[in-house]
Amino acid sequence: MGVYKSAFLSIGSNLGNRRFLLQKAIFEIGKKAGEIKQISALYETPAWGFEAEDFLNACIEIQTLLTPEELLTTILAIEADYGRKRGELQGYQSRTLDIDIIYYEKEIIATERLTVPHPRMQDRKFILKPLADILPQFYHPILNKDTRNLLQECKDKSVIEKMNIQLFKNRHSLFASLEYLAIEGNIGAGKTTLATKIAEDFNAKLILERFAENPFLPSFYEDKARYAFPLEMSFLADRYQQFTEDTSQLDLFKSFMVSDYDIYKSLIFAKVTLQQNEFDLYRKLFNFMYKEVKKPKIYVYLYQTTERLLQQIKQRGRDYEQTIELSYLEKINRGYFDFLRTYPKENQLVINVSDIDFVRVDNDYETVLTRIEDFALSF
Ligand code: PH2
Ligand code: MG
Ligand code: MG
Repeated sequence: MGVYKSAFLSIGSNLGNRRFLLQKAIFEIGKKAGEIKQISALYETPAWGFEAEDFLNACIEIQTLLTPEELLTTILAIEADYGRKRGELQGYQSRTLDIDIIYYEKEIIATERLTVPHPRMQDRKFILKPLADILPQFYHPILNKDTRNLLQECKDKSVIEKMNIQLFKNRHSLFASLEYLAIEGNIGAGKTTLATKIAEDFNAKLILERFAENPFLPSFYEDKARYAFPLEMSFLADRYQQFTEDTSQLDLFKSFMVSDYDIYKSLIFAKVTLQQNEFDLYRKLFNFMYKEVKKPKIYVYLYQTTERLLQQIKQRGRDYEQTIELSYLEKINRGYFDFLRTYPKENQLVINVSDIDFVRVDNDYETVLTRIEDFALSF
């Protein structure tokens, strides 16, 4: 087994969605180079050495098994993935993403590809200021001064501004910042599977709909008109109870909450299944309850085609679901879309899962997680 080495990296961007790019860079570095141990504050800094848009800069500490050469190769690949084009032109150019090795332990490296410590770090406040956040007292192995000293003596007088934006070490802590994520979708879309997978992978508190305990459900599928009202009332009472009890506080050691439904589901289904006068009464009760329950930071709607929904309902083989018709699923789907039109855009994420299989294909599951991640970074 190799020995972990500590390395300090400077990251910067002055092109495109800078904060998004730096955050994605941190996640990628965490996946490909080694665990992120520390992240400095994020700073806005004027372009140093050339005329261009302001940068966002930060410094991070990683723990890595890679050699400096391997680390460089990994970093260059990440830059390329995030759109960095290295031009033929002389001098500095704007870039979507720049990652530089500042220190690698106390090593002094001078090869054709790589110079460590970074040869111009002492002249650059956009490196020294964030570095001082996470490594104030480390002595530069050549200059024999610590970061605070280097910063005091630095001749770079650029005015740099600390941003009030949090960077996350990994996807886990980003998801934890969401507090509550609801997974929604039509019958058979895979809500429970996805919510359960996410809860397991991210140590989240899982809130599952207790449909199996609803005594009216089998009767409802036999005779919809007769059992719709008691069915919807029974769901509402149960969901309201679950929401007020389970989402009111997070269990110790759980990082966030994920549910396989949102309470508004009650109204969407009721609108499809109830007569107008029943629905009007139902809505009154619903509105009282809805006001009080916790709303998710992200409402994820898994869109699936009606044909595949039917296929998945058949596959899971719950007896009482086998009579569900295409037209019913279409009505429910329309109900969800009508609802989504009124739901705040900044909190809803519709994921089309009709061409993917996040249950069986790891890559497709990863695609879904990335969609949630990218959306969460828009907050
Ligand atoms: N990087 C450069 C040149 N100039 N200026 C700022 N403010 N931030 C940078 O990251 C930066 C720069 C070369 O890599
Ligand atoms: Mg650089
Ligand atoms: Mg560079």
